[in-house]
Amino acid sequence: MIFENIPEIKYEGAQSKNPLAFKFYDADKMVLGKPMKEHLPFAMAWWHNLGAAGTDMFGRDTADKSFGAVKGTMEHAKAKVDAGFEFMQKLGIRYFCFHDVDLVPEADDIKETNRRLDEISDYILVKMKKTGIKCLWGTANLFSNPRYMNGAGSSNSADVFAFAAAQIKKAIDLTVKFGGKGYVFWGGREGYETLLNTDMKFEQENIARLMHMAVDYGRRIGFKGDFYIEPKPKEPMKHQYDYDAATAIGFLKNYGLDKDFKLNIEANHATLAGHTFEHDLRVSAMNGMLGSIDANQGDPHLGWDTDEFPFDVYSATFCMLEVLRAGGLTGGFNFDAKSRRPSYTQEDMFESFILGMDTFALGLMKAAAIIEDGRIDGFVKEKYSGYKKGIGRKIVKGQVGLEDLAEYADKLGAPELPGSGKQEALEEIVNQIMFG
Ligand code: XUL
Ligand code: CO
Repeated sequence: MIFENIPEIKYEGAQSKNPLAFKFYDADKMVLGKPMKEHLPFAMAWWHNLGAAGTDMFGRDTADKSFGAVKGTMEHAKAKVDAGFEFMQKLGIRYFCFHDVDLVPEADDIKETNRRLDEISDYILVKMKKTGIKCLWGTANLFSNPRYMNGAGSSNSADVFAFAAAQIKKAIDLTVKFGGKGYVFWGGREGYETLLNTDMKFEQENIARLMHMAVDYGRRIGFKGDFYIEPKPKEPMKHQYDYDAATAIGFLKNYGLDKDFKLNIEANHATLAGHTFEHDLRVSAMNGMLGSIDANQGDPHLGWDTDEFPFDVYSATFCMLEVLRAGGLTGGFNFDAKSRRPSYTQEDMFESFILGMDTFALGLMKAAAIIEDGRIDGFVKEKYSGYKKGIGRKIVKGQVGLEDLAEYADKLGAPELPGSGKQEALEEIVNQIMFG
């Protein structure tokens, strides 16, 4: 056992003072006719939870994530698997997400890296069968190695493009081997530092070529899940091509990829793009492309991707409103989040997930209550009711043009002001449901 002093985490209710217990996440509690755990398929991100140990630009690791083995060895890769499965089991987390090089140390030769991946994936598969834990999605890390300094699909080097393709092929193989629900493309370094040295059109065409190759290969080997783009506006590049949900959807439609791709929306990426989390969820959902979520949060006072565990219950509530209205996710909620650098103990690892899971449990319950209350949805429905009758109905049905409307306006005189937006009253309803 790796987390010897940590018990199985149980639901103890809102009054519990036990830091190693859920206060709100009650896996089997029914919400809108479905158990919480079905509404909230949580996933552990291999890279943060089993890898990130606190290194930042100014200092080295604070946490010990060796799990009793020497880092950079296959023994350590296996210790991470042991730690990860024990961790997920103790929390009741049913999915994980991974990059290829989260699983094994990368070798100089891709044949050796792939051999290591075969070995570790056999080991993981045994654990998956034993525990029932599943894979939410896989991806390839096409941004850490110096070869990707100019991107992967967008690289000026055809050899780097080919190498990225090889990594993607193997990562799709692994995702299929694990029965993963999705395969993610986060842009990584697909973007630019300056337009002075960039052929933007060519780079975007090449990214689309690489994605088409991934779809062709994945479908050929029997991958039935969704491919995802995970939008992010900046960091590491100054500008990233998958800026936000709307941009990524435009790109997918432009290059004929929209039937195979959906979006994986990350809260901190949406806020970096100057949007709310719920904005990017809404844009995805209204295009039928809301696939999965990277559940984290940023810091409004910092301009970068802080990847914090979700704490903001308002944000989680607005997220869950979008998810419930969309009929749920085909993917899940991946905690792409890391404990703060001074939170370096094993207890902190668990307490971070408890915070995230409880925040989303609250968000789910409050969103369900807002839907059941009906006043907010009712207001929005009523707000547009002028299009259900008279001239509004004709506009929506495409029965009138500019001349008809000009004639109508002549007779109308000055239109009445539209009804009040009622923002404050609606916010009061939200607070009443949150705290009443
Ligand atoms: C980076 C990020 C990635 C993706 C997977 O900001 O979110 O970890 O989720 O590559
Ligand atoms: Co992410």
